[in-house]
Amino acid sequence: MTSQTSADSAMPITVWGEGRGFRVVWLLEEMGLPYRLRDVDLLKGAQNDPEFMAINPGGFIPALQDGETVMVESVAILQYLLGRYGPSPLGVEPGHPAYPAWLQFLHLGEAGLMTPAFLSWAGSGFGPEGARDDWTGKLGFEIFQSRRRLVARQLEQAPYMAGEVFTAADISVGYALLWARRQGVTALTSPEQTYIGRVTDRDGFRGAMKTCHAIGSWDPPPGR
Ligand SMILES: N[C@@H](CCC(=O)N[C@@H](CS)C(=O)NCC(=O)O)C(=O)O
Repeated sequence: MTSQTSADSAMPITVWGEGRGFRVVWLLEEMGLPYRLRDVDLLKGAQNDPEFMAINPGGFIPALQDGETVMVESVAILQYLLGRYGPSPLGVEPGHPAYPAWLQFLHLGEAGLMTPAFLSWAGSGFGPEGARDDWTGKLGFEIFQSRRRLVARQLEQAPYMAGEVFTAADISVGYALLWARRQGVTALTSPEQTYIGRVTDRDGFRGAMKTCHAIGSWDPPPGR
């Protein structure tokens, strides 16, 4: 779905849709790259937004448009931006000792945490009344919990997912934890809360919050 484009393209980078697009906006803010956010209203139905469907016929968000380059998958987009517009301190080069941890947590944030957290929420909490004791939702929660142990172990050893410094792996994992807490999938453990405090106390995060109006707040539901 990608092709190369020139770095000095007149078109700014466009992020289509919030949701996991928050990760992309957060990275763009951290890297200081100009961009615009194009809202996509999934509640109205992506199929009713022909401009968006031309960008992503799959109808899911986020998508990235950078000149002639169009791509989907939030974590792949993070990797693309770091490779295309780096080097950046938020990326780790393959020769660096922190590279395996960086790459692992970059992907674990979506594949290991966000996807099962979504299943847990959709299956157990969001579904129709009689379907809330849903097997798929429970399985999603179990998978989410097991992957979370890797985050817990990492936080016993280091302040960030790739070690001593904040990277895109923290954007990936941090987003999943924020989302799971806000949707009531889970309360965060004390080390996770400290970690979330650390990764969100950044100008890049604050800038992303200003751009992404639909999010409103990452606060947990009342009583959590
Ligand atoms: N793995 C994808 C997941 C994309 C995804 O599921 N996005 C959600 C909103 S954040 C969505 O568009 N759901 C509607 C749908 O899949 O039709 C990513 O990281 O970008």
